[in-house]
Amino acid sequence: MNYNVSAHSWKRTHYTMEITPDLDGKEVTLTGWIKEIRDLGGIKFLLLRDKDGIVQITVPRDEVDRQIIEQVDKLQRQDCVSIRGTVRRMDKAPRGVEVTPKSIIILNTAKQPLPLDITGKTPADIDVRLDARILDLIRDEAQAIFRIRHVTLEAIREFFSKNGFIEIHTPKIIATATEGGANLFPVAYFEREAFLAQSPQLYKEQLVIDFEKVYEIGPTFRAEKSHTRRHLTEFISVDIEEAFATAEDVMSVAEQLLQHVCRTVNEKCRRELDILKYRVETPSIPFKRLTYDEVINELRENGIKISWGEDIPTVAYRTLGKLHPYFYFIIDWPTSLKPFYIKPRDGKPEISEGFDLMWHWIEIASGGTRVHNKDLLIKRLKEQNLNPESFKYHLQVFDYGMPPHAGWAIGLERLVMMLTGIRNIREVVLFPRDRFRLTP
Ligand code: AMO
Repeated sequence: MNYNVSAHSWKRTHYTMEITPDLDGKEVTLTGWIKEIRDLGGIKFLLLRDKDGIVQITVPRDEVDRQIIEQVDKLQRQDCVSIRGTVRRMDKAPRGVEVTPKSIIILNTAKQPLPLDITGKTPADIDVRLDARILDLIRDEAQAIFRIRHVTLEAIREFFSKNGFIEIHTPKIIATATEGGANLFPVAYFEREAFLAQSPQLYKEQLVIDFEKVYEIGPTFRAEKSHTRRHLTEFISVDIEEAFATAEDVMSVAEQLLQHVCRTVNEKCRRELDILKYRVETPSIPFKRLTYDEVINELRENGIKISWGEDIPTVAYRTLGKLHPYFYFIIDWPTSLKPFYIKPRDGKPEISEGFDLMWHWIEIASGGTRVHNKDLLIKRLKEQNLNPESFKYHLQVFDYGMPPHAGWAIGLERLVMMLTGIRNIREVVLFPRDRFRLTP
């Protein structure tokens, strides 16, 4: 087959979704891939897919040239084609319109059989799908998820820009742990050992001296052993940090952001949400605030005993999610359960100014007021068995007029799970990484 056709001959005039009944009689050139083929004997229907959607290509055998029939008979799912043809209004066709081909250029063929059904009608196991992710992403549900993810990111950036935050990018190859020593991926960095960043925590805190209000949307890496439906080893973290702010101030930013994101997705992604048969209600604010003490009391009443100072295990979160099936904050955590940079409360240092933001039983975000006093920060590092010497460059910035500050991080994938109703985090990442998956 000759694929050596000039670009001139196959340039598209329209995207599929621009083909509407009012173009009846017009000649158009479309490019894309064959998604489905239906042969009724005397007539053949192809669904041509491009980035926006599909359009029906109708081939009545007694009306089109023999050469076209021969080409159409060779076509298989996922073949890449350019089709020039005439638009026809047709009530029975999807969106009330079809195209009858006058010429077809086959730009590339796809090897058959494909490893999975790109229409999604024959369900496949998630690992089979992830192994052939490029084909899997053609399914309507996957397209809907990633459009919602795109709109979510757009809404997040819009919100931060409007609210005076500046976008930053901090290094992902780093010399010291930010979230403590566990879960670090080492990297051979010439003659030295470096690590992949677990979060932009230290840099974002430092940068409030220069920019006051910063945000970052970037990859974070954790050598996470837990193989669950909500853990990845590489995920996108949406981080903020704000000078002269407290935990309560940044909790309010989180509430407003989530309200804005839910509203925007509901408005802009109706088609996608219909495909997923899901809709998250736009929340009213403020969200409920539960103290750690209230949480452990409530859990005790529901048969789960947690001693003060113990972390809350997943089973307990599941119970909590049933009691509070929406957004809520957990505040007033024991200081011992929070990272070294979270500020202990003045006059009651066993309680911290850290918080978690929950959606049902899943943690969406965590953050807090930070320690901005250098001596206290050194004390907190030591309490957590971290070596202040390893944090030399971070600590020196606390001599440069570090203001009081606060911030948080939202896990983007968990946010997208919430917005799409998807229960396995791998579905909302293009190429997920977990303990057992490093390819494709
Ligand atoms: P934390 O470690 O709680 O906080 O992470 C912030 C948010 O990131 C998401 N998340 C994950 N998502 C997928 N896979 C994982 N393995 C994973 N781990 C965390 C969660 C979580 O709430 N530096 C602090 C934030 C701060 O204080 O500003 C931090 O990283 O949604």
